[in-house]
Amino acid sequence: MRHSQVIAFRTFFDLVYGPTTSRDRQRAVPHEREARSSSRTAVHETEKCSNTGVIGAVLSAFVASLVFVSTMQADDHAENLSEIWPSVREEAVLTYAPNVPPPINRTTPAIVRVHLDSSVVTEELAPGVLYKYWTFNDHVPGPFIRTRAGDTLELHVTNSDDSGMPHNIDLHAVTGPGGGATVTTGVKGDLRIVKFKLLHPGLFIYHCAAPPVMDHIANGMYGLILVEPEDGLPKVDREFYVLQSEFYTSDPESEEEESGEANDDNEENEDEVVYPYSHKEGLIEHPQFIVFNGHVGSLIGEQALHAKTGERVRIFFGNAGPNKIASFHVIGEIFDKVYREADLISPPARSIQTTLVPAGGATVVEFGVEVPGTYTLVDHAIFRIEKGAVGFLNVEGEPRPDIFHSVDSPVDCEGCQVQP
Ligand SMILES: [Cu+2]
Repeated sequence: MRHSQVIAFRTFFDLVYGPTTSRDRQRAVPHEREARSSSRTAVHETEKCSNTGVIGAVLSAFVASLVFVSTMQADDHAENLSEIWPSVREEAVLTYAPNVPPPINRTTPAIVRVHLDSSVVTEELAPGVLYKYWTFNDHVPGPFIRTRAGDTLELHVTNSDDSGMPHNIDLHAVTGPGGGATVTTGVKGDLRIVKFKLLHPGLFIYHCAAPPVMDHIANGMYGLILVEPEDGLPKVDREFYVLQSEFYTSDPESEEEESGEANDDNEENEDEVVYPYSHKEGLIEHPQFIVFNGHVGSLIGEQALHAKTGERVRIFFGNAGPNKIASFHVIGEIFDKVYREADLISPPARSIQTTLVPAGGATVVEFGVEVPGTYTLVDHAIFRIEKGAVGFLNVEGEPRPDIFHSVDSPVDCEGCQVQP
Protein backbone atom coordinates (compact mmCIF):
# COMPACT_ATOMS: atom_id res chain seq x y z
CA MET A 1 0.00 0.00 0.00
CA ARG A 2 1.30 3.44 -0.89
CA HIS A 3 2.29 5.86 1.86
CA SER A 4 -0.44 8.33 0.90
CA GLN A 5 -3.04 5.56 1.19
CA VAL A 6 -1.77 4.65 4.63
CA ILE A 7 -2.07 8.30 5.73
CA ALA A 8 -5.60 8.41 4.33
CA PHE A 9 -6.56 5.20 6.12
CA ARG A 10 -5.07 6.46 9.37
CA THR A 11 -7.11 9.63 9.06
CA PHE A 12 -10.20 7.53 8.42
CA PHE A 13 -9.32 5.33 11.41
CA ASP A 14 -8.94 8.38 13.63
CA LEU A 15 -12.32 9.64 12.52
CA VAL A 16 -14.01 6.33 13.24
CA TYR A 17 -12.16 5.14 16.33
CA GLY A 18 -10.67 8.36 17.70
CA PRO A 19 -6.95 9.14 17.77
CA THR A 20 -4.59 6.69 19.41
CA THR A 21 -2.55 9.53 20.80
CA SER A 22 -1.19 10.55 24.15
CA ARG A 23 -4.58 12.13 24.85
CA ASP A 24 -6.10 8.67 25.00
CA ARG A 25 -3.27 7.43 27.17
CA GLN A 26 -3.78 10.34 29.54
CA ARG A 27 -7.33 9.17 30.05
CA ALA A 28 -6.08 5.81 31.32
CA VAL A 29 -6.23 5.26 35.06
CA PRO A 30 -2.72 6.14 36.41
CA HIS A 31 -2.09 2.80 38.15
CA GLU A 32 -3.00 0.87 35.04
CA ARG A 33 -0.89 3.15 32.88
CA GLU A 34 2.09 2.40 35.10
CA ALA A 35 1.40 -1.31 35.02
CA ARG A 36 1.11 -1.25 31.26
CA SER A 37 4.30 0.75 30.92
CA SER A 38 6.21 -1.71 33.10
CA SER A 39 4.80 -4.62 31.16
CA ARG A 40 5.74 -3.12 27.83
CA THR A 41 9.31 -2.63 29.02
CA ALA A 42 9.39 -6.15 30.34
CA VAL A 43 8.19 -7.72 27.12
CA HIS A 44 10.61 -5.67 25.05
CA GLU A 45 13.40 -6.81 27.33
CA THR A 46 12.33 -10.40 26.82
CA GLU A 47 12.89 -9.99 23.10
CA LYS A 48 16.40 -8.68 23.58
CA CYS A 49 17.35 -11.45 25.97
CA SER A 50 16.29 -14.33 23.79
CA ASN A 51 19.58 -14.75 21.97
CA THR A 52 22.02 -14.62 24.87
CA GLY A 53 23.41 -17.42 27.02
CA VAL A 54 23.61 -17.60 30.79
CA ILE A 55 23.40 -13.84 31.16
CA GLY A 56 20.33 -13.99 29.02
CA ALA A 57 18.77 -16.60 31.28
CA VAL A 58 19.43 -14.45 34.35
CA LEU A 59 18.05 -11.40 32.64
CA SER A 60 15.04 -13.42 31.48
CA ALA A 61 14.32 -14.40 35.08
CA PHE A 62 14.59 -10.75 36.05
CA VAL A 63 12.27 -9.79 33.24
CA ALA A 64 9.81 -12.50 34.25
CA SER A 65 9.77 -11.01 37.74
CA LEU A 66 9.02 -7.60 36.20
CA VAL A 67 6.07 -9.11 34.32
CA PHE A 68 4.90 -10.72 37.56
CA VAL A 69 5.25 -7.44 39.45
CA SER A 70 3.40 -5.55 36.74
CA THR A 71 0.59 -8.10 36.85
CA MET A 72 0.45 -7.71 40.60
CA GLN A 73 0.24 -3.96 40.13
CA ALA A 74 -2.76 -4.50 37.89
CA ASP A 75 -4.27 -6.79 40.53
CA ASP A 76 -3.59 -4.20 43.23
CA HIS A 77 -5.31 -1.67 41.08
CA ALA A 78 -8.35 -3.91 40.87
CA GLU A 79 -8.41 -4.18 44.64
CA ASN A 80 -8.22 -0.40 45.00
CA LEU A 81 -11.29 -0.12 42.83
CA SER A 82 -13.11 -3.06 44.38
CA GLU A 83 -16.16 -0.92 44.92
CA ILE A 84 -16.72 -0.52 41.21
CA TRP A 85 -15.38 -3.86 39.95
CA PRO A 86 -16.51 -7.36 40.94
CA SER A 87 -14.42 -9.00 43.64
CA VAL A 88 -14.52 -12.42 41.98
CA ARG A 89 -11.87 -13.03 39.30
CA GLU A 90 -11.67 -15.93 36.90
CA GLU A 91 -9.82 -17.00 33.78
CA ALA A 92 -12.16 -17.32 30.79
CA VAL A 93 -12.54 -20.75 29.21
CA LEU A 94 -11.64 -20.14 25.56
CA THR A 95 -12.61 -22.53 22.79
CA TYR A 96 -12.06 -22.59 19.06
CA ALA A 97 -14.66 -23.21 16.36
CA PRO A 98 -16.84 -25.20 16.27
CA ASN A 99 -16.55 -25.64 20.04
CA VAL A 100 -18.28 -23.43 22.61
CA PRO A 101 -17.27 -22.95 26.27
CA PRO A 102 -19.65 -24.41 28.88
CA PRO A 103 -22.54 -22.30 30.18
CA ILE A 104 -21.81 -19.93 33.05
CA ASN A 105 -23.21 -21.09 36.36
CA ARG A 106 -22.33 -17.99 38.34
CA THR A 107 -25.19 -15.88 39.65
CA THR A 108 -23.03 -12.83 40.43
CA PRO A 109 -20.66 -10.78 38.25
CA ALA A 110 -16.95 -11.52 37.97
CA ILE A 111 -13.85 -10.07 36.39
CA VAL A 112 -13.24 -12.44 33.48
CA ARG A 113 -9.67 -12.45 32.25
CA VAL A 114 -8.88 -13.18 28.58
CA HIS A 115 -5.53 -13.17 26.81
CA LEU A 116 -5.61 -12.34 23.11
CA ASP A 117 -2.46 -12.39 20.99
CA SER A 118 -2.17 -11.22 17.38
CA SER A 119 -0.16 -13.37 15.02
CA VAL A 120 0.28 -14.35 11.38
CA VAL A 121 -0.03 -18.01 10.41
CA THR A 122 0.03 -19.64 6.98
CA GLU A 123 -2.61 -22.34 6.61
CA GLU A 124 -4.75 -24.03 3.98
CA LEU A 125 -7.72 -21.86 3.05
CA ALA A 126 -8.94 -24.34 0.43
CA PRO A 127 -7.41 -27.47 -1.13
CA GLY A 128 -4.17 -26.31 -2.79
CA VAL A 129 -4.66 -22.76 -1.56
CA LEU A 130 -2.49 -21.50 1.26
CA TYR A 131 -3.18 -18.18 2.89
CA LYS A 132 -1.33 -15.93 5.31
CA TYR A 133 -3.99 -15.43 7.97
CA TRP A 134 -3.85 -12.59 10.47
CA THR A 135 -5.19 -14.13 13.64
CA PHE A 136 -6.17 -13.86 17.26
CA ASN A 137 -4.44 -16.68 19.19
CA ASP A 138 -3.29 -18.39 15.95
CA HIS A 139 -6.86 -19.28 14.94
CA VAL A 140 -9.40 -18.03 12.41
CA PRO A 141 -11.91 -17.36 13.73
CA GLY A 142 -10.43 -16.33 17.08
CA PRO A 143 -11.52 -17.84 20.37
CA PHE A 144 -15.12 -17.95 21.55
CA ILE A 145 -15.34 -15.86 24.72
CA ARG A 146 -18.24 -16.60 27.09
CA THR A 147 -19.25 -14.10 29.76
CA ARG A 148 -22.34 -12.94 31.66
CA ALA A 149 -24.08 -9.57 31.64
CA GLY A 150 -22.57 -7.41 34.37
CA ASP A 151 -19.16 -9.10 34.16
CA THR A 152 -16.04 -7.02 33.69
CA LEU A 153 -13.92 -8.32 30.83
CA GLU A 154 -10.21 -7.93 31.60
CA LEU A 155 -8.29 -8.20 28.36
CA HIS A 156 -4.57 -8.80 28.17
CA VAL A 157 -3.73 -7.94 24.58
CA THR A 158 -0.36 -8.81 23.06
CA ASN A 159 1.08 -8.79 19.56
CA SER A 160 3.41 -11.46 18.16
CA ASP A 161 3.30 -10.28 14.57
CA ASP A 162 6.91 -10.13 13.35
CA SER A 163 6.01 -7.65 10.62
CA GLY A 164 5.77 -4.84 13.15
CA MET A 165 2.18 -4.17 12.16
CA PRO A 166 -0.04 -2.78 14.93
CA HIS A 167 -3.16 -4.71 15.95
CA ASN A 168 -5.95 -4.13 18.43
CA ILE A 169 -9.47 -5.30 19.27
CA ASP A 170 -12.88 -3.72 18.82
CA LEU A 171 -15.51 -5.75 20.65
CA HIS A 172 -19.08 -4.99 19.69
CA ALA A 173 -19.99 -6.01 23.26
CA VAL A 174 -18.06 -3.07 24.72
CA THR A 175 -19.55 0.31 25.58
CA GLY A 176 -16.92 2.99 24.98
CA PRO A 177 -14.87 4.61 22.20
CA GLY A 178 -13.81 2.27 19.43
CA GLY A 179 -15.20 -0.72 21.28
CA GLY A 180 -11.78 -0.81 22.94
CA ALA A 181 -9.70 -0.40 19.78
CA THR A 182 -8.00 2.82 20.81
CA VAL A 183 -6.75 1.49 24.12
CA THR A 184 -5.62 -1.92 22.87
CA THR A 185 -3.49 -0.91 19.87
CA GLY A 186 0.04 -2.26 20.07
CA VAL A 187 2.93 -3.62 18.04
CA LYS A 188 5.08 -6.67 18.71
CA GLY A 189 6.22 -6.74 22.31
CA ASP A 190 3.48 -4.49 23.64
CA LEU A 191 1.04 -5.55 26.35
CA ARG A 192 -2.24 -3.74 26.91
CA ILE A 193 -4.37 -4.47 29.96
CA VAL A 194 -7.88 -3.07 29.87
CA LYS A 195 -11.20 -3.62 31.61
CA PHE A 196 -14.64 -3.29 30.06
CA LYS A 197 -17.93 -3.76 31.87
CA LEU A 198 -20.36 -5.75 29.73
CA LEU A 199 -23.66 -3.92 30.00
CA HIS A 200 -25.66 -5.70 27.29
CA PRO A 201 -26.41 -9.39 26.87
CA GLY A 202 -26.09 -10.75 23.35
CA LEU A 203 -23.78 -12.49 20.93
CA PHE A 204 -21.24 -10.05 19.52
CA ILE A 205 -18.55 -9.97 16.88
CA TYR A 206 -15.10 -8.79 17.88
CA HIS A 207 -12.44 -7.84 15.35
CA CYS A 208 -9.17 -6.04 14.90
CA ALA A 209 -9.67 -2.41 13.93
CA ALA A 210 -6.08 -1.31 13.34
CA PRO A 211 -5.81 0.74 10.17
CA PRO A 212 -6.76 -0.06 7.51
CA VAL A 213 -9.55 -1.80 9.43
CA MET A 214 -10.90 -3.60 6.37
CA ASP A 215 -7.58 -5.34 5.72
CA HIS A 216 -7.38 -6.60 9.30
CA ILE A 217 -10.90 -8.02 9.16
CA ALA A 218 -10.49 -9.42 5.64
CA ASN A 219 -7.35 -11.29 6.67
CA GLY A 220 -9.01 -13.14 9.54
CA MET A 221 -8.92 -11.08 12.74
CA TYR A 222 -12.37 -11.74 14.24
CA GLY A 223 -14.33 -13.95 16.59
CA LEU A 224 -17.40 -14.09 18.84
CA ILE A 225 -18.05 -13.02 22.42
CA LEU A 226 -21.23 -14.20 24.13
CA VAL A 227 -22.64 -12.13 26.97
CA GLU A 228 -25.24 -14.36 28.57
CA PRO A 229 -28.31 -12.75 30.14
CA GLU A 230 -28.11 -12.76 33.95
CA ASP A 231 -30.55 -15.69 34.05
CA GLY A 232 -28.59 -17.60 31.41
CA LEU A 233 -29.88 -19.29 28.28
CA PRO A 234 -32.28 -22.25 28.11
CA LYS A 235 -30.48 -25.57 28.43
CA VAL A 236 -29.70 -27.40 25.19
CA ASP A 237 -27.79 -30.60 24.40
CA ARG A 238 -25.27 -29.24 21.87
CA GLU A 239 -23.83 -25.81 21.18
CA PHE A 240 -21.72 -24.93 18.14
CA TYR A 241 -19.65 -21.92 17.05
CA VAL A 242 -19.97 -21.11 13.34
CA LEU A 243 -18.68 -17.90 11.81
CA GLN A 244 -19.01 -16.87 8.18
CA SER A 245 -16.49 -14.64 6.45
CA GLU A 246 -15.08 -13.76 3.04
CA PHE A 247 -11.56 -13.92 1.66
CA TYR A 248 -10.26 -11.79 -1.18
CA THR A 249 -7.31 -13.15 -3.11
CA SER A 250 -5.44 -12.39 -6.30
CA ASP A 251 -3.62 -14.63 -8.74
CA PRO A 252 -0.48 -15.94 -7.03
CA GLU A 253 1.33 -15.72 -10.38
CA SER A 254 0.45 -12.08 -10.73
CA GLU A 255 3.29 -9.60 -10.86
CA GLU A 256 1.06 -7.06 -9.16
CA GLU A 257 0.91 -8.38 -5.67
CA GLU A 258 -0.61 -5.53 -3.76
CA SER A 259 1.60 -5.72 -0.74
CA GLY A 260 4.54 -4.95 -3.00
CA GLU A 261 6.44 -7.84 -1.43
CA ALA A 262 7.89 -10.70 -3.42
CA ASN A 263 5.73 -13.79 -2.99
CA ASP A 264 8.66 -16.04 -2.13
CA ASP A 265 6.47 -18.39 -0.03
CA ASN A 266 5.79 -20.41 -3.14
CA GLU A 267 9.30 -21.41 -4.06
CA GLU A 268 9.44 -24.77 -2.30
CA ASN A 269 6.01 -26.39 -2.55
CA GLU A 270 4.24 -26.11 -5.86
CA ASP A 271 1.31 -28.32 -4.79
CA GLU A 272 0.11 -25.68 -2.38
CA VAL A 273 0.43 -22.06 -3.36
CA VAL A 274 0.10 -19.02 -1.13
CA TYR A 275 -2.63 -16.83 -2.57
CA PRO A 276 -1.99 -13.13 -1.82
CA TYR A 277 -4.64 -10.95 -0.23
CA SER A 278 -6.29 -8.48 -2.62
CA HIS A 279 -7.49 -5.18 -1.21
CA LYS A 280 -8.69 -4.37 -4.71
CA GLU A 281 -11.09 -7.35 -4.77
CA GLY A 282 -12.31 -6.38 -1.32
CA LEU A 283 -13.05 -2.89 -2.50
CA ILE A 284 -15.35 -4.16 -5.26
CA GLU A 285 -16.82 -6.73 -2.83
CA HIS A 286 -15.80 -9.66 -5.01
CA PRO A 287 -14.73 -12.47 -2.67
CA GLN A 288 -13.04 -15.56 -4.09
CA PHE A 289 -13.94 -17.52 -0.93
CA ILE A 290 -16.93 -17.34 1.44
CA VAL A 291 -16.41 -19.83 4.22
CA PHE A 292 -17.52 -21.10 7.59
CA ASN A 293 -14.90 -21.05 10.34
CA GLY A 294 -12.09 -19.65 8.23
CA HIS A 295 -11.49 -22.52 5.84
CA VAL A 296 -13.24 -24.29 2.96
CA GLY A 297 -14.37 -27.67 4.32
CA SER A 298 -14.09 -26.73 8.01
CA LEU A 299 -17.43 -28.49 8.71
CA ILE A 300 -17.10 -31.35 6.22
CA GLY A 301 -15.99 -34.99 6.60
CA GLU A 302 -14.37 -35.70 9.94
CA GLN A 303 -14.92 -32.09 10.94
CA ALA A 304 -18.70 -32.19 10.43
CA LEU A 305 -20.89 -31.38 13.42
CA HIS A 306 -22.62 -34.26 15.25
CA ALA A 307 -25.85 -34.70 17.20
CA LYS A 308 -28.33 -37.42 18.14
CA THR A 309 -32.03 -37.59 17.49
CA GLY A 310 -34.09 -36.12 20.31
CA GLU A 311 -31.41 -33.54 21.14
CA ARG A 312 -31.67 -29.80 21.01
CA VAL A 313 -29.00 -27.92 19.09
CA ARG A 314 -27.96 -24.29 19.42
CA ILE A 315 -25.74 -22.55 16.86
CA PHE A 316 -23.99 -19.32 17.70
CA PHE A 317 -23.59 -17.90 14.20
CA GLY A 318 -21.57 -14.79 13.42
CA ASN A 319 -20.90 -12.96 10.18
CA ALA A 320 -17.57 -11.16 10.13
CA GLY A 321 -18.13 -10.08 6.53
CA PRO A 322 -16.32 -7.87 5.84
CA ASN A 323 -18.83 -7.09 3.06
CA LYS A 324 -21.60 -9.63 2.51
CA ILE A 325 -24.86 -10.22 4.36
CA ALA A 326 -25.37 -13.88 5.26
CA SER A 327 -28.63 -15.77 4.65
CA PHE A 328 -28.13 -18.55 7.17
CA HIS A 329 -30.11 -21.73 6.52
CA VAL A 330 -29.88 -25.39 7.52
CA ILE A 331 -31.21 -27.63 4.75
CA GLY A 332 -33.77 -30.05 6.20
CA GLU A 333 -34.38 -28.13 9.40
CA ILE A 334 -36.61 -25.31 10.58
CA PHE A 335 -35.25 -23.15 13.38
CA ASP A 336 -37.57 -23.54 16.39
CA LYS A 337 -36.14 -20.33 17.75
CA VAL A 338 -34.17 -17.48 16.20
CA TYR A 339 -32.78 -14.83 18.48
CA ARG A 340 -32.79 -12.29 15.68
CA GLU A 341 -29.59 -10.30 15.41
CA ALA A 342 -28.55 -12.13 18.58
CA ASP A 343 -31.08 -10.24 20.73
CA LEU A 344 -31.12 -12.47 23.81
CA ILE A 345 -33.59 -10.31 25.73
CA SER A 346 -36.69 -10.27 23.51
CA PRO A 347 -38.70 -13.46 22.96
CA PRO A 348 -37.14 -15.30 20.00
CA ALA A 349 -38.84 -15.60 16.63
CA ARG A 350 -40.33 -19.06 15.96
CA SER A 351 -40.30 -21.53 13.08
CA ILE A 352 -37.90 -19.68 10.81
CA GLN A 353 -36.40 -21.15 7.63
CA THR A 354 -33.61 -18.66 6.84
CA THR A 355 -32.32 -15.75 8.85
CA LEU A 356 -30.37 -12.68 7.76
CA VAL A 357 -27.13 -11.89 9.53
CA PRO A 358 -25.56 -8.55 8.69
CA ALA A 359 -21.84 -8.06 8.26
CA GLY A 360 -20.53 -7.38 11.72
CA GLY A 361 -23.53 -9.10 13.29
CA ALA A 362 -24.63 -12.42 14.72
CA THR A 363 -27.61 -14.62 15.42
CA VAL A 364 -28.45 -17.52 17.71
CA VAL A 365 -30.62 -20.34 16.40
CA GLU A 366 -32.04 -23.39 18.16
CA PHE A 367 -33.72 -26.48 16.81
CA GLY A 368 -34.53 -30.03 17.82
CA VAL A 369 -33.22 -32.85 15.63
CA GLU A 370 -35.92 -35.47 15.19
CA VAL A 371 -34.94 -37.37 12.03
CA PRO A 372 -31.53 -39.04 11.52
CA GLY A 373 -29.42 -38.07 8.54
CA THR A 374 -27.26 -35.27 7.20
CA TYR A 375 -28.27 -31.64 7.48
CA THR A 376 -26.47 -28.96 5.50
CA LEU A 377 -25.47 -25.52 6.76
CA VAL A 378 -25.42 -23.00 3.93
CA ASP A 379 -25.59 -19.37 3.05
CA HIS A 380 -28.78 -19.54 0.98
CA ALA A 381 -27.33 -16.98 -1.41
CA ILE A 382 -26.69 -20.35 -2.90
CA PHE A 383 -23.86 -19.75 -5.38
CA ARG A 384 -21.74 -19.17 -2.30
CA ILE A 385 -21.65 -22.93 -1.78
CA GLU A 386 -19.12 -23.01 -4.62
CA LYS A 387 -17.03 -20.46 -2.72
CA GLY A 388 -17.01 -22.62 0.40
CA ALA A 389 -20.10 -21.65 2.43
CA VAL A 390 -21.28 -25.18 3.20
CA GLY A 391 -20.99 -27.56 6.14
CA PHE A 392 -22.71 -30.62 7.58
CA LEU A 393 -24.49 -31.67 10.75
CA ASN A 394 -24.71 -35.47 11.00
CA VAL A 395 -27.57 -36.72 13.15
CA GLU A 396 -27.59 -40.31 14.38
CA GLY A 397 -30.61 -42.17 15.71
CA GLU A 398 -33.58 -44.35 14.95
CA PRO A 399 -35.68 -43.61 11.86
CA ARG A 400 -38.82 -41.56 12.38
CA PRO A 401 -41.28 -42.73 9.66
CA ASP A 402 -44.00 -40.78 11.45
CA ILE A 403 -42.18 -37.58 10.41
CA PHE A 404 -40.15 -38.54 7.31
CA HIS A 405 -41.01 -41.58 5.19
CA SER A 406 -40.37 -42.81 1.69
CA VAL A 407 -40.90 -46.18 0.03
CA ASP A 408 -37.92 -45.54 -2.26
CA SER A 409 -34.34 -45.17 -1.12
CA PRO A 410 -32.75 -41.72 -1.37
CA VAL A 411 -30.95 -40.91 -4.60
CA ASP A 412 -27.31 -39.95 -4.34
CA CYS A 413 -26.63 -36.35 -5.16
CA GLU A 414 -23.16 -36.77 -6.62
CA GLY A 415 -21.39 -33.48 -7.16
CA CYS A 416 -24.26 -31.32 -5.92
CA GLN A 417 -22.20 -30.22 -2.86
CA VAL A 418 -25.17 -30.05 -0.51
CA GLN A 419 -24.76 -33.69 0.48
CA PRO A 420 -21.53 -35.28 1.72
CU1 LIG B 1 -4.97 -6.40 13.18
